[in-house]
Amino acid sequence: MNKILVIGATGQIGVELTAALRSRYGADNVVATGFNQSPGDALVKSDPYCHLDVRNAAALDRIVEEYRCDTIFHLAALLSAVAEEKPQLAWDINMNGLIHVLETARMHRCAVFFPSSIGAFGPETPALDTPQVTVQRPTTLYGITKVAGELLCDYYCHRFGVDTRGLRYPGLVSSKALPGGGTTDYAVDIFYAAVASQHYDCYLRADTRLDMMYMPDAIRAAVRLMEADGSALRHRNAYNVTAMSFTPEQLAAEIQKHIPGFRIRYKVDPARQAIADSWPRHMNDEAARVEWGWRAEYDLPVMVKDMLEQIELKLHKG
Ligand code: VAH
Repeated sequence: MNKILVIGATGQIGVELTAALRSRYGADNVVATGFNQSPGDALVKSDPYCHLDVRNAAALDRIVEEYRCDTIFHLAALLSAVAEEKPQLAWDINMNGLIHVLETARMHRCAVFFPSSIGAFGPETPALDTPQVTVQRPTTLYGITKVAGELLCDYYCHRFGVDTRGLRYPGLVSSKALPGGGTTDYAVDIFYAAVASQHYDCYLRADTRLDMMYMPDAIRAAVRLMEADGSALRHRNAYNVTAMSFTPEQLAAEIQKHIPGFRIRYKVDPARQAIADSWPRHMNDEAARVEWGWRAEYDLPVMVKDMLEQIELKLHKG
């Protein structure tokens, strides 16, 4: 990777991925793009940033041409809960955006990173120890775009030789940029509520177990996968990766070890509960471990301690 384009750089993953790539490859070698007209507080204003609607193929092509990009991290998408409210828009952004990225990558010989998700699985998928290769019949529009995205990335690899690689991320917990419209967002919102008011109304049931990962692990996984020897990759799109699996009840109990007065209540949102119930509980990530050396570094206690410290700083520094 020499010249990198991050699409969706102002999002929950994009903000931290852009910073990590700029630190590793040099700020001038990482072009950040987002739907926002300006990077806002999320990104360093002095470093390369372009407004980009990923549905505009010509604009995407111009940016790749101008900056001579050889690698594209394509993060722009509508997440699960929002996509259920706007399925046609989600299909347009998630699928037409992806085909424009793959076509541009084909013409400019770029490698492509595509984030899939546990959302790519459905009710028929084995919920525990979910295999790398298994039934994928998601019941959400978001999940359908993730399965189709995985297959499209595989197609561009074997049909056109595009170096496509991807990860099936679990719910991601981060302190730098807020998540935008996902089902697992509770696992981020709860920290802000705990620090600000010591209570949180959770929209998922107390026993809703889901795979989760702390953002530093998610960023390291994406960079390590894109730097891996391509000849060793059998599963390319997209590797199961996980770090922990917990319920809202377990997360709240861990927070209470630091904030004894913290209380959680449950006001279940049927729509997001139905999405969460259709996803697996814990993925098997052996293929990622064997093929490119994946290892998580953050578990629940370490993540909670660090998140609370980061949110305290963020809410009380200014
Ligand atoms: C969502 N955070 O909730 C995303 C993610 C595994 C879930 O894809 O939609």
